[in-house]
Amino acid sequence: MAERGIGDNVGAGGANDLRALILGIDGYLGWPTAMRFSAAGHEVVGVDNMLRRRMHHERGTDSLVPLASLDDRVAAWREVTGRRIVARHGDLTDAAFTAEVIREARPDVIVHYAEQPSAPWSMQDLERCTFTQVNNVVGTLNVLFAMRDHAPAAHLVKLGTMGEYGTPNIDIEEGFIDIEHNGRRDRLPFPKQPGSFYHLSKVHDSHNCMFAARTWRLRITDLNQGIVYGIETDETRLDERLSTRFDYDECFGTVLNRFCVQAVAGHRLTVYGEGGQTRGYLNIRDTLSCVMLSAQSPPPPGEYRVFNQFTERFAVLELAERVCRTATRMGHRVEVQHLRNPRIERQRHYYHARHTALLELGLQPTLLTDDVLESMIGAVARHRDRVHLDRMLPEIQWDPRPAERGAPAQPMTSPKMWSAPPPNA
Ligand code: USQ
Repeated sequence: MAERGIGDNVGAGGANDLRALILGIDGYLGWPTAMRFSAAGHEVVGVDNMLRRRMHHERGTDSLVPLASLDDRVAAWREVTGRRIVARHGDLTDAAFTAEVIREARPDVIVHYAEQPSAPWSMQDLERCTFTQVNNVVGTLNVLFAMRDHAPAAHLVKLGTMGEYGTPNIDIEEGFIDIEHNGRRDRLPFPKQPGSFYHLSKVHDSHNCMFAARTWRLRITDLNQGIVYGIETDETRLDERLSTRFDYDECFGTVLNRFCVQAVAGHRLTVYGEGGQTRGYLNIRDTLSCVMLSAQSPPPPGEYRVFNQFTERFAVLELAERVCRTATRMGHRVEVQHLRNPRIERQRHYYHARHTALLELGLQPTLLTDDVLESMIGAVARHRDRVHLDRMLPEIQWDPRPAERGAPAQPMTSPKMWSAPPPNA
């Protein structure tokens, strides 16, 4: 079969069409990304092992928005737009499967979301910590080796996290920092001080990606993404069968999404500790734009580049107050409560991170205006009858030992439901 280069004409729509392989196509971001690439005329193949659905099943939680099965979503996309997305069920920790998918898909770009994404879930016990790190690190290694052997010209767009950097008392650079030490200078990876075993898995991925790019001349973009919020994209709005998942439980719900659900369901907003924890945030619509912009401008062979992917910075309490004001104006009764922080993290700290690379590529941010927040709360309210109020409070402690440190924690004994066959695959 003839070799093709990036940007060769491979699709129906024009000279810039790409063959895109979306790993983690069933997820909160994977499914909207697949639709966005397909809508733009790119050929899309996606892979998923239904891990998130199985983990929710284990915990007795679910997406706020009802979800069609992956196969039904793909069929609905075809029916609504006439465009084709190919979905394959499989697990990236299976090296033979990963190699086969990459060999057959012959991708120009691989967008890799297929990881265990929850910090609290990874902190529950040794078993879940180990699962998180093996699943994420081994899956990514299998992708890197498959690229080396079957798609060396492809561009890997790998989802990392701003949480890799932690909260240092200096400005955070985009991946690398220029350092002078004992009279010599170098440009080195920015120091990493992640706050959970999940975030650590992304640090390990970053190191493996950087090494693979250098050693095998792969093209890799590591998107250090902030906390994503939002419930709709242009494509999910086309038909309710095209909705993406929207989590609000302690493991998989990100903080602003949780606050919006709490506000409409009459639950007090769960601010952990003082609420001074500051992070970078972005709208789900901007995630799609950032991934598309990265895919359209691949780095040269051998380059591992890092973009900090967020648009605004907020403290948790500031977000709670914004949700409280907007939801109250919309007629909801909302209160904020400060809970004992289940996490070990700084609650008052310096936070200033550079995020210019994606803006330079053309990103037009969707900022968190009152209108955006209002439309998000309105969309969440449509599913209010599906909220389980008893799944709102955090139960997972970063350090579960009793007050006197050093006492042994209670062992977890629950069965390994997340590795059982998927309920609706
Ligand atoms: N928090 C609250 N109340 C809540 C939930 C969270 O105060 O009800 C606080 C947390 O203590 C933390 C902050 O809000 O300080 C953010 O928590 P989060 O659960 O929204 O986000 P996090 O655990 O950091 O992880 C999420 C995604 C993860 C992604 C990461 C980006 O789950 O996949 O990598 O955001 S970042 O935080 O930039 O690393």
